[in-house]
Amino acid sequence: MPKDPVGPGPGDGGGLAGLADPRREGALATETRRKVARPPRFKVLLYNDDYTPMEFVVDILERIFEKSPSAATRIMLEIHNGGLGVAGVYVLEVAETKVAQVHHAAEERGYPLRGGVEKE
Ligand code: TYC
Repeated sequence: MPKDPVGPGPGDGGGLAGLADPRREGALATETRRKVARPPRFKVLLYNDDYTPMEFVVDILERIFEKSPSAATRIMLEIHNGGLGVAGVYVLEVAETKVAQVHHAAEERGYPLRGGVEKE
């Protein structure tokens, strides 16, 4: 049984950028492209602890997660008051690299700060 009733189109080798067959325009409002999936995103979470200084967490949020000073302070206080917070959202490889950078920086200073990755 043929998969596509109107036959081959872009994405089967001959087309540009995965656009759907223009002959089917309007047939299904949500299907304008094929096989151009958005990569899944992952939250980088930071966890509260009793020993890491607030200023160090703010500095991590500014340097590693590129937050403004006010956003970094807000996120740090969310973590401090609520137990955890979202430092940023990235594709998996970037999220994992950021967590490794956090752990490396914290371990260098002897702080127990921990981060983790969670699918959005
Ligand atoms: N709770 C820490 C303190 O009172 C501050 C802190 C905030 C630690 C956020 C970790 O992810 C963290 N010094």
